[in-house]
Amino acid sequence: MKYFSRREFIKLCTASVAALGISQVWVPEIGEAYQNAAQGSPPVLWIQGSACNGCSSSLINTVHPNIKEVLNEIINLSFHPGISTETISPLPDYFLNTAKQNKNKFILVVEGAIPTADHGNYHIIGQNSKGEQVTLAGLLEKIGELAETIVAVGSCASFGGISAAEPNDAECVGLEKLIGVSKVINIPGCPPHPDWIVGTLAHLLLFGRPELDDYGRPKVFFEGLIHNNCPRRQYFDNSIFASKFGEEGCLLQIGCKGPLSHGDCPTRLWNGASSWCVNTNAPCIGCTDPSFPELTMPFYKRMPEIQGPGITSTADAIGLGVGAVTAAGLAVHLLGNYFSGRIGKKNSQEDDI
Ligand code: FSX
Ligand code: SF4
Repeated sequence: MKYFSRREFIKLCTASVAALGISQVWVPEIGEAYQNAAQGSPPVLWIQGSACNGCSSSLINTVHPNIKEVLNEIINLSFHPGISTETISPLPDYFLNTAKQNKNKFILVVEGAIPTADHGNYHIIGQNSKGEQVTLAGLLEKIGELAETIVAVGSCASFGGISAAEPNDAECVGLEKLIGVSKVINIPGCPPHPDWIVGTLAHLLLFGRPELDDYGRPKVFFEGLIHNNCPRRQYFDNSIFASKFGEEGCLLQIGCKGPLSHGDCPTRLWNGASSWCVNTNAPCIGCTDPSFPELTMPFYKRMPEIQGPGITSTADAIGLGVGAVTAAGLAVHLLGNYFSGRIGKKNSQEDDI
């Protein structure tokens, strides 16, 4: 059987060939390997929390391989609330029993944040066979312990994301806060690129856990800084800044958070490798960063940390620094800027960029 080594898989997943999506790792030679791995493999259980369903929509938009190939030939998807056609009742029992039967073998995928206020009662999964209401938080605590790996799909499941933004009355949290970091792989993005989801699941299936960065994100997709691979980087270096939408130039002044965001969007591209945010004149809103959205807002105001041309190394350092500091540290740092009025002040071309 022809088979990719892990090293070759990683190479094919990385940005240098990413314009083809992960189609490069989806060739007939390894189709058999995927099928063999998927057939005998434990199920993937997919649970939705508090979110907009965009992460599932993104997965369904996968082009190479398409969603049919993903479901039939790559992963053994046992249940997905939006894709599965069968009604399962009672659902909490099904999750728990499947988890027990596949203890320490199955992959639990969670999309969306987890409401924890009022003992988790803001998100009820359903009634169990005893007629008790089962909360998402309660169920995840139980089956999370039994899973081999937990994949947090999207920024909400990873870090709280939009669902945990102020006022957060439901006290939504990301999976790491509920379950701890050791089992969790984070695939942030609002939504995440389908290649990041499919590629991570394929890696788990074929080679086990991928290498992760400080925030639990697979390095193969999240190691690079958006700013460093941006096609408008030359504009930044030459002090050519757009002051309004549609204007030529770097989008820093109108809010681009590429200098603090990690991901391969500029080279992988989205929607079948057709474009990405900055290509369509929209600033990066930092959706893969743990600080998103609260501390990457206002989306269309300039972030204060990047002071302008001639300080390229500072931009790099900020990106690296963000990866190295804790989310709490970053929050304190950015909140300090916010309360001191630095965030959002400098967003016109006259500013000392
Ligand atoms: Fe969150 Fe996903 Fe953004 Fe939406 O479910 S990461 S709000 S795209 O859909 O979780
Ligand atoms: Fe690209 Fe944004 Fe960096 Fe400008 S600030 S070079 S638009 S990523």
